[in-house]
Amino acid sequence: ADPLVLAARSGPVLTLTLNRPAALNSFTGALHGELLAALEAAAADSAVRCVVLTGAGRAFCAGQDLADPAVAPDPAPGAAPRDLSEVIDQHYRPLCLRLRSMPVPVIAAVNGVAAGAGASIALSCDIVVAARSASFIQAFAKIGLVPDSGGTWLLPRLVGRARALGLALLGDKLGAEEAQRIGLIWQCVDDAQLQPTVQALAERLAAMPVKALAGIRAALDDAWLLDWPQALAREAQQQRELGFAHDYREGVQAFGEKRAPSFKDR
Ligand code: T3D
Repeated sequence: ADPLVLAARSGPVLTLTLNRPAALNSFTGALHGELLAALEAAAADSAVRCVVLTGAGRAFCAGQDLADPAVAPDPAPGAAPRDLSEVIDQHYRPLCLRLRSMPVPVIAAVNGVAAGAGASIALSCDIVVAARSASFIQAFAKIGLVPDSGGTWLLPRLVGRARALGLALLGDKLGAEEAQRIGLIWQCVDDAQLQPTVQALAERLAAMPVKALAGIRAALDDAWLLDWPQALAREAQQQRELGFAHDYREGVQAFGEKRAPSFKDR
């Protein structure tokens, strides 16, 4: 059988491609298993300095595979009622936690529609670049569910409550251009420019001090929960740790010597 996640390395950049194009790369337990394993391997491999997540075919990801018996609303006669939280606990939560704590930056290259959990996974990435023909759909309400895979947390933080509610309640298709305009994503590019744009961005990030970049993500996420004095204290603690590391010494030295730095911490 074809792998459900294709992994391709180009120097320090690892591209992971969701590969169930006939079902718009929707999530089954098997796809979850392969994606989480690929992310774990990337996290453990010090040569990987940036991860790109994208989809094969015309979609990025259509969320949960609704034909998967694991989420069928009516299980076998006589069986216990379906408990969707089991699927979330087993598959989605580990994926969301792993993505958001990767030791390197993660770019979503949204090549086509990102719906339901597929949208949440894209929006969990550190930088989201979408093809102009791509779209984002908060499909959950249409089937009687709430945004999951972090959707309820991400949406209002990205675009504010009014837009988050409009998107989540109505479930309309949001084009990539509009997604960029309202700040849901970083950038919308012409379809033909998606791959080269993302590759250049990934190479640029991979050459940066990725330990600090992962620290920036964690600090920004945590800051939502902190008051001003707490945020200042947290920043000081992070600067303390980074200040002892190789990359800070290298960055300052390279600046003084007017040369390009060579970062290596992770
Ligand atoms: O606890 C839990 O497990 C619950 C977790 C839930 C998380 C979620 O993600 S809930 C949301 C699930 N996703 C959706 O509701 C989206 C469903 N898909 C769509 O609305 C549409 O397919 C799209 C808007 C994404 C794309 O529309 P379109 O017209 O471009 O394509 P299509 O014709 O609808 O789909 C093409 C094929 O992909 C089609 O199969 P076929 O007829 O060619 O054999 C379609 O059935 C299949 N497909 C699309 N999305 C899914 C899917 N198959 C299974 N699951 C899907 N989510």
